[in-house]
Amino acid sequence: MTDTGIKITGVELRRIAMPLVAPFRTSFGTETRRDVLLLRVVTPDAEGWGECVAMTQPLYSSEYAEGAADVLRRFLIPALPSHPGPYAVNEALRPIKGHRMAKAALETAVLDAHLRATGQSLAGFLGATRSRVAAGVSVGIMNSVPELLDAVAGYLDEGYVRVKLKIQPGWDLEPVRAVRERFGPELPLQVDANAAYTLADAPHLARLDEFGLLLIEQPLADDDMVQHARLAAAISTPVCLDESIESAEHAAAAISLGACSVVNIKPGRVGGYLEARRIHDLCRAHGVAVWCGGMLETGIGRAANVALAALPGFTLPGDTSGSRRYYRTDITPPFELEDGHLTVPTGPGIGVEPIPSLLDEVTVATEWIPL
Ligand code: OSB
Ligand code: MG
Repeated sequence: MTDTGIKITGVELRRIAMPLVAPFRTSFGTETRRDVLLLRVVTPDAEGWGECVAMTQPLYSSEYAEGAADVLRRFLIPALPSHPGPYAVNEALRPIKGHRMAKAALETAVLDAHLRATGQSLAGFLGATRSRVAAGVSVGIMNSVPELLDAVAGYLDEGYVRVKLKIQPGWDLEPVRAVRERFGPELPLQVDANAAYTLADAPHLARLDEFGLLLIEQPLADDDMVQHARLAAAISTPVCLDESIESAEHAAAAISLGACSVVNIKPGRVGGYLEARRIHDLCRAHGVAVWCGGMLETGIGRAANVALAALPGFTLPGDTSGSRRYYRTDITPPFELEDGHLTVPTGPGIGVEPIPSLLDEVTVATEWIPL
């Protein structure tokens, strides 16, 4: 593997606080603000950006923004090779266990710098075959069904081509039935439980079968791979895994166990875009559909996700929504839906940069780590 390196002078850690346009409620909690850790890798030729998707609290997974900053400054950044190429970062960070979201952010920032220096787009580097990607929307748990129906109607007016409803015990059959009744059987619809059920709920979850859902995402606990296989055999809605899949090895295990027939690929969760591509390749070889998940990213993370979602195996619409679904003002030029799709950036690297004045407005702290 040729891995021509670039010299890294240092890495800036930047914490930003981004108010969400509306609270986002899942089975694990309610977010009103996104606490983002951004990385800027500086080289003599180019700068590279990476967004860490770890949230404020360790509720979606064990990682959290402050912990990611700590492992980056203490272990990951010091482990960088002196002249890393696009594949060398992954290898250098491998001995350090876990912390995939922190690693993903660093790998992406170095990759972005490298691609900008060589004038190649991330989409081209990854092997994208499309110039635009279908936009789905993830709709949080609401206080009432009428409130949910209004929210879904608004998103459909904006052009979203697929709707995902967050569910939990006590908010599942009723909202799904109401959305089906109001918007009809043709609407591409799926649900995401964020690990809120157990296998004992299989008979209850089987009652979702009649609604013709595209899939049910992560119904059971993160480490319940065998139980997911049992559930998948007991219901007709296809099971998709999110939290359970942290690597291509996990994806291979899940596929051979029959624990899922669809995979949500989130680059942060799996340690970066290279591992995300490995999972894509593996799933494609096995005829398993994949789609690109989201973590309420700013335009920086979104740009890279949209590039990934343009690979040929991404046959289902992703949680790749427009900027305004999350933020009144994004830190990059906003991603906007056109006919239900987002355009894949074509510029070098991730193809977008933060607008300095907007970035400064939301910055809470910066830290420079020289190399
Ligand atoms: O489980 O997919 C999830 C957001 C934060 C954490 C976990 C999840 C989500 C979403 C939103 O569903 C996806 C998005 O629009 O970015
Ligand atoms: Mg999910």
